[in-house]
Amino acid sequence: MAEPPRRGQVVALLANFCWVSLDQPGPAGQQRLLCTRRTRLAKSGQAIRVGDWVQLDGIDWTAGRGAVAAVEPSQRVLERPPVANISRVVVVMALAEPPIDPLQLTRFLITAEQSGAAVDLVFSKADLGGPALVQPWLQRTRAWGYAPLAVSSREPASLEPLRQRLSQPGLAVLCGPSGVGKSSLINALIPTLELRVAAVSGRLQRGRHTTRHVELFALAEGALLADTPGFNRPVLPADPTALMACFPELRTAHAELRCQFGDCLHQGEPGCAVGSEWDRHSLYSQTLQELLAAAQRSDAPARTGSAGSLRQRGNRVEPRLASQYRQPSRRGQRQQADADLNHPGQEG
Ligand SMILES: Nc1nc2c(ncn2[C@@H]2O[C@H](COP(=O)(O)OP(=O)(O)OP(=O)(O)O)[C@@H](O)[C@H]2O)c(=O)[nH]1
Ligand SMILES: [Mg+2]
Ligand SMILES: [Zn+2]
Repeated sequence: MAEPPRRGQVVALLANFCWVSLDQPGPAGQQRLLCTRRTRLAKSGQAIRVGDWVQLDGIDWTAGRGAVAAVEPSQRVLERPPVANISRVVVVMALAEPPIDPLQLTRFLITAEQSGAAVDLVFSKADLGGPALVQPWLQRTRAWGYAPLAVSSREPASLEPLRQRLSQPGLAVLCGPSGVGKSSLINALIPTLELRVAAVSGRLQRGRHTTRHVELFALAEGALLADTPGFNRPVLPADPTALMACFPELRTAHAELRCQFGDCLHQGEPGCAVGSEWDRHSLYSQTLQELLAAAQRSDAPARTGSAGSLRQRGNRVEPRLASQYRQPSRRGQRQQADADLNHPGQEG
């Protein structure tokens, strides 16, 4: 007799297989199956991401194998690391080893905000930085609009507020640079796991890219955590006008104040109500210039998210009404922005 169709969630992706956690256990209590992708699905070009809900067929219970026949439509998606159906993104930054780089932190927060999921900020390795280091960062990022937590995977008590937040139903993705202790945190939160971790190395105290794949783990009933490989330069939105929505302090300022022009980029335009007297103004400007430089490139139209906010001028593209803020495109800046947009998966 043919097996009725089964449903499950992708919890890990390998080169040609994925692990699928079943929503109903199999006849002998099986929880997971190792699945291939149906050729039809592969041909349709539909990608499977960790977090996707999938329908299975061709199940061999004895061998613990099956095949993904269809991928269900997904909700919120984090582009990089690719994870579907997320409910929160937890940006993890170490207070030391490696030290915090505010621009990199901002870029991670921007990627997290772009997903549309709730964003949490966690400062890890709190045992390495005394209160003199921890407190100013907590204070500073509260002013950005976050509710940051400082934790140490070496001090179990410090993890409790984080555990409470992450025990809510849903899928929380931990992301951040390599070596900040994402896998160590998950090991500390779920002691039965023994995820591989490795010491940071070199003068810059860089991580060693120990985690290679995205994988989901259950913290509590219905609460999943995704461990992800660390990387150093998160992708920015392609559309410069989408940037301000990724800064909570700008969203708040904007709700209260009204700039004279609806498409104000808050770069000193006449009638700008936001101004430059805010902590991340220079980080915002720096990121914005990078996006504007990328958007100006003649081949940009295909990559910009919102055609309405950019216009074609000769063979270049620029944001509408913001032309006075165009920067002469410096080659290096352009190449870097371009590399970020084109090859998000290739830099470390
Ligand atoms: N002192 C201290 N060291 C920590 C803490 N958490 C992690 N570490 C160390 O930091 C190093 C990197 O930890 P990992 O958990 O591998 O970091 P990761 O973020 O998963 O790195 P990738 O998998 O490369 O992205 C290891 O040597 C850990 O032992 C902490 O809270 N305190
Ligand atoms: Mg890791
Ligand atoms: Zn403004």
